[in-house]
Amino acid sequence: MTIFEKIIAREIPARIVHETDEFIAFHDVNPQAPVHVLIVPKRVIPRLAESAPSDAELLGRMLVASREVAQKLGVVESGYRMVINSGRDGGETVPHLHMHLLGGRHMTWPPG
Ligand code: IU
Repeated sequence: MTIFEKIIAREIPARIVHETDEFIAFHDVNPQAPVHVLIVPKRVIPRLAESAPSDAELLGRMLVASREVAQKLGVVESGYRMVINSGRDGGETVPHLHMHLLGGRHMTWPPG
């Protein structure tokens, strides 16, 4: 069981900002920007590279719902960045697919 499943099960605390029956959004414990929230599907997909065509609607709904999370956090107007790290070179450290929503500062490119 990953740390995210424990957060979903309320076995460990997190600063939750949004929750539906399909996903949960909470503040990252090690924020890389003034706003750094993780949006996590409750159903475990280990990484984006292991997603299936049957996951398309869930992932699409999560992306669209991220706008609502950004609105709650006050970064819709200023802008924000969505990131999905997949696998080792992608920098994924928790093997449970999740989207990072980063905002509150100007993002640079290329990412590190
Ligand atoms: P990554 O894309 O797998 O690298 O992102 C994992 C994130 O999960 C990372 O930003 C961590 O700071 C974050 N995180 C967390 O919010 N709470 C935790 O208990 C753990 C990791 I472990």
